[in-house]
Amino acid sequence: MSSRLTGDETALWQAAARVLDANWTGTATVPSPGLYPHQWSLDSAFVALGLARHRRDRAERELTSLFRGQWADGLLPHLVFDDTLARHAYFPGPEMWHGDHRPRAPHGVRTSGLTQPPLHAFAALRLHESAPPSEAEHSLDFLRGLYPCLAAQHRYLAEARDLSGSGLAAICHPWESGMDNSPAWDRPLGALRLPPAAYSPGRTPRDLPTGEDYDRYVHLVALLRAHDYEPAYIRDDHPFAVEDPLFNAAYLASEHALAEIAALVGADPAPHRERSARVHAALLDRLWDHEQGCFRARDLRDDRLLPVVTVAAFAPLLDPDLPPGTVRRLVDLLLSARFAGAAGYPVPTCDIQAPAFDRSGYWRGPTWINTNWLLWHGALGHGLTVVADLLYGSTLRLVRQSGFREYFDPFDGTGRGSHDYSWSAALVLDLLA
Ligand code: 9WN
Repeated sequence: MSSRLTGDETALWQAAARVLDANWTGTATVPSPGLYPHQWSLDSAFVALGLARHRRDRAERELTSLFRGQWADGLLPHLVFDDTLARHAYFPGPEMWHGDHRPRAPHGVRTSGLTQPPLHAFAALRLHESAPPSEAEHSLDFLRGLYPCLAAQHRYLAEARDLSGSGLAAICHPWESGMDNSPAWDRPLGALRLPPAAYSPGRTPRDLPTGEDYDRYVHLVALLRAHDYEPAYIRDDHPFAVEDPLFNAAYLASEHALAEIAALVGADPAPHRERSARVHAALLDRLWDHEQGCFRARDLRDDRLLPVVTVAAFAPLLDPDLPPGTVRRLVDLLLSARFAGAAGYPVPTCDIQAPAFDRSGYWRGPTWINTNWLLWHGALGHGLTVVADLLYGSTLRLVRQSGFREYFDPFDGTGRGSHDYSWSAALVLDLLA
């Protein structure tokens, strides 16, 4: 803990550290006690950023534990199951993802067959950069061991998920975005033709996503599983294929990090630089909406941008090479009454003026700490100190007022969803560091 913290900040820091301690299983961190009892990929990347400031040993174990689940083709699953738990501990459990036939999946570890935004190389580099001099050598060794896994994760995305050949990676399920029921997915989900006897999920942890959403999520998983998650099926036939700005901004930030890691561990950074240049160009070429001045997801099944503007629109601020004119237009929209300008506790996950906006609807309106953190980090990278200060202040006000909740009402800051949510606590540790 930094010695320059005020008394109030010290108390917040200690409370955040207590959440991470309580959610530590001995090998990894669960996103929250109760509702999310396994290890999630995106959560672990954010948690590692916080553990880097608190328990560096655990940050390393967090990442190592996650990569135990990596598939032979490099896919880093979005979920690594804790097999000691009862089967009903979380829906959908391990049995939904595989039958006995488990091509490419690791032995002895049960995982999902989807992935999530690849923020891991970015987190690993930040972990290394925050090492005190006494741990620098050990930290480099850790990076050396992790680099091949990170490189394989990115190779999978480049080979199996670049469905348009543009350099962008596509997601094949809303869960892969990390923003499950974002209104951005309403159109492609609505276009799905479900089998007559729709699956009944038997899980209603909160009002949203609705049972109908779950039918669609489960239907998409059933299709992927029936086709063994084969890249050719995903490319040619799977009905949900979307290029998302947040997923690709994470991919780009991590590809930049991989180039730096490669240089540190004596590998060749050139392929990572080439890939990040392609992702940068394709983000602007394929996902930039000049009229609205923001990034939007592209539906590959009808080659159109999806209509609803969400907080993902701003994630490419993580791109250090974003042209200044593009940055200015993003900031104008971010500060407008459609996002931060009309929210007491920005940044809402959906355009406030969109018909789909719902202030309490999970990823359909509420403010989340992880998206705030990504935009804060992106704003700092572009020297946007006013925006960064706004995000920093709003994020800390939320957790001071409502605790480390999963998500928050963007107008009055009321906490919603799980309590003691790991990434909310972890990212506060990083903010305070
Ligand atoms: C499905 C764990 C995860 C987060 C996602 C969040 C939610 C799962 C769910 O929880 O998704 O993967 O059960 O709704 O949307 O971002 O990683 O915290």
